[in-house]
Amino acid sequence: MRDANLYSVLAARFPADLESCCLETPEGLSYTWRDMVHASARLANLMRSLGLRPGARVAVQVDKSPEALMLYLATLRAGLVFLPLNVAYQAGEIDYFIGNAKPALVICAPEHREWVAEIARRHGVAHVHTLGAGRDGSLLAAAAPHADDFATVPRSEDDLASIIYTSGTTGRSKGAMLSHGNLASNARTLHAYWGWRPGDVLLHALPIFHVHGLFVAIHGALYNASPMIWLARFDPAEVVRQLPRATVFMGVPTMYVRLLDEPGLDRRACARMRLFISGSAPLRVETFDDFERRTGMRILERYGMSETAMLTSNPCDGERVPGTVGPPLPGVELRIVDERGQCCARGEIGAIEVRGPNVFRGYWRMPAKTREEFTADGFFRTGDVGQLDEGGYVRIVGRNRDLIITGGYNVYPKEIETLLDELPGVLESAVIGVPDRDFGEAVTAVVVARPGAKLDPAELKELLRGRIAGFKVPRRIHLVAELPRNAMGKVQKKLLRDAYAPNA
Ligand code: MLC
Ligand code: AMP
Repeated sequence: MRDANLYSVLAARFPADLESCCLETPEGLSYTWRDMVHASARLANLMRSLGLRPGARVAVQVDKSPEALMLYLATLRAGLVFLPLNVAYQAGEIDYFIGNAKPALVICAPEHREWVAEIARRHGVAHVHTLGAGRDGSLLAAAAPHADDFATVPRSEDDLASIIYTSGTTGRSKGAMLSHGNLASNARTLHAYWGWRPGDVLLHALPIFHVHGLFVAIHGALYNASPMIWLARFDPAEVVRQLPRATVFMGVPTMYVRLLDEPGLDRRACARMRLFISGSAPLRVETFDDFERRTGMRILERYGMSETAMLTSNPCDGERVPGTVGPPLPGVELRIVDERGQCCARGEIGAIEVRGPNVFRGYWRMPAKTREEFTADGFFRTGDVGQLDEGGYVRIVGRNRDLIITGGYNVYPKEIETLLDELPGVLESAVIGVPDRDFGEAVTAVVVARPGAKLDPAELKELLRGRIAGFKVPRRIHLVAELPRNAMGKVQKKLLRDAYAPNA
């Protein structure tokens, strides 16, 4: 069997000089490629010594650090399945992921050890380790005595590399199973399409628990043997300080909006920059234009999903059209279909369906759900609605799923409505996204009190905080006497969105 392990694919492209810089941080830490290879080997040896068998899941909820990246590489090397979790998730959310994925090893922040270990114990997880942003915690100490070489476990294209949980319409997340082949094909395609070249330096400011920061950004740099400037969190001032040393930056639209608020963002700061890439949420044309005016650079917008990695992209060389996400990437088949599943004519709006080597292997332990989301001829129903323009560029015009994207994070209203409805005094609720300059969409709740109950929006927010990740807590809660319903009794969210839009 030819080894299709994603780590092997990436490592085959590492630079000849392993002593050169792979990653550095503004705090002055610097790691060579050899450091990455050795550290990931030690961690892979540790995982093997724990008895973890290829295919076992490793759930990781840790702050972003160079060691978290080494852990990701080690998991690939050991043939294990990487399951990254947003650091904002609270106990209820983590309980679901661990119960659903049944990992063999859970790694969490040292300060969360107590409650995470309790959840892990309940679900029969064999091992829990901790990893802190300052290289503290039990994981690195346990790995230290292990050998710094490790023969990467061969994997086939179809073997799983990662499970990415993405919110489900019923309020519960589904684990999208991505294979080594899925991720390697996307890495190769993007490498060529975005014209990665010698001398490129990636400024990495995204979180590494989602497709964007973990796969698109990291694989791009590793496959190109490019060093990364590694920011533990997105800080617009720090990004502007680092820009003169970088050539490639990737961000969600909120990051671009916040960068534009930085006085230092100008042509000089971007003198070496080659590519600003945006994705995960719609980039407003206004942001694209403002950014071009300030920096002289046209942001390259692309479109993807956890289930599919990247699907379409504006070109590196060629016309970048604001308001579009560009043509399908090479190797990706994309069609727009009507309600009967028939292909739409150019310019007509319909559902976006895709097929290609990048499309996932299905939802973890949800075969029925997986079948539902694929057509008979193997296309995946993205749930996004769009059109193809004359030039073959895709324009996303909406979603046929009840999904809110806030600052690049997905929030499913049903999950929040269910929690709100359980709170004392709440009769019912509707959760919507309203336009927001900073986050693109802001989570907003409209709540009806039970007869005689007196509700306070601030108190409701406080009750939600701690139960769900902060980005899911509604920014605003409106109290109303009743929700607008249609003749079928369905809540008319469009009316609510219109009523609570900022300029309404
Ligand atoms: C943070 N907060 C948010 C938020 N992020 N609220 C709404 N939406 C968000 N996205 C809230 C916190 O709960 C907290 O609230 C307050 O803001 C400050 O928290 P913070 O951690 O300091 O936030 P900040 O650093 O400002 O984060 C903003 C951000 C971050 C834009 C940097 O949201 C981010 O990194 N977004 C990127 C998401 C991403 O990587 N998406 C890729 C998905 S992959 P309080 O009330 O507690 O103070 C995908 C596929 C594809 O979609 O195509 O790429
Ligand atoms: P996720 O489930 O987190 O992977 O989010 C994927 C969703 O993000 C897609 O289905 C789209 O709705 C949205 N998305 C990603 N990139 C873009 C983009 N450039 N423009 C509009 N929506 C996007």
